[in-house]
Amino acid sequence: MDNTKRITLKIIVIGEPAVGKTSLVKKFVSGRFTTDYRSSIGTNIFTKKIVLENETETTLQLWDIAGQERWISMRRPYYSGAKGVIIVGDLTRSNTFDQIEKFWVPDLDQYCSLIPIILIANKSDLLYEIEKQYIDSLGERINTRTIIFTSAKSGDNVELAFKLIAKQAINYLQ
Ligand code: G3D
Ligand code: MG
Repeated sequence: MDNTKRITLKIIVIGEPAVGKTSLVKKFVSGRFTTDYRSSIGTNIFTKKIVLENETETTLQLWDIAGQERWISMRRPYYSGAKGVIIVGDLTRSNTFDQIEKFWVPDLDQYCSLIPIILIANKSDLLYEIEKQYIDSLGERINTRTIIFTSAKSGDNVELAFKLIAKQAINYLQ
């Protein structure tokens, strides 16, 4: 008998343009880092099946904004039904983290009631000056305990980040 439980989780990825949202999702889904894609207007939805320790077969439905990050009319369907959020900042541009607090979290709060959030500090393969303490304090203010430094280029921590948000989303559902 097949005792596997199956669920589908909608996870949305948000953050300023060019922080690496699409690169992270593509790296996780296909294992490749590509630089030859260009986003079109709208939303890309990528899916990937993962099996977590508790034998639940989980289909992650990853929603990635394709261009036009602040395109107002897509807000509601984009956020609707999300069970977890990945917010991405770019370690080489501190204003991308400022905008998380100024724009993205307030925006999220308008459309989603409390759902798990993880904060990704991406491009860890490059030189950067942002201090960990600054990102930690941002994490506290936006109510996330999970902050992960990733590189979509090298793949460092990418799988870990997606699996953590999946686990948190599942725990939150139960
Ligand atoms: P977005 O979807 O948030 O807009 P993209 O961001 O995934 O399109 O990435 C924006 C640019 O950053 C791309 O460069 C991409 O290759 C690069 N990038 C994304 N993640 C990383 C990373 O972890 N390390 C490094 N070094 N670069 C990264 P181009 O030049 O193609 O525009
Ligand atoms: Mg993109």
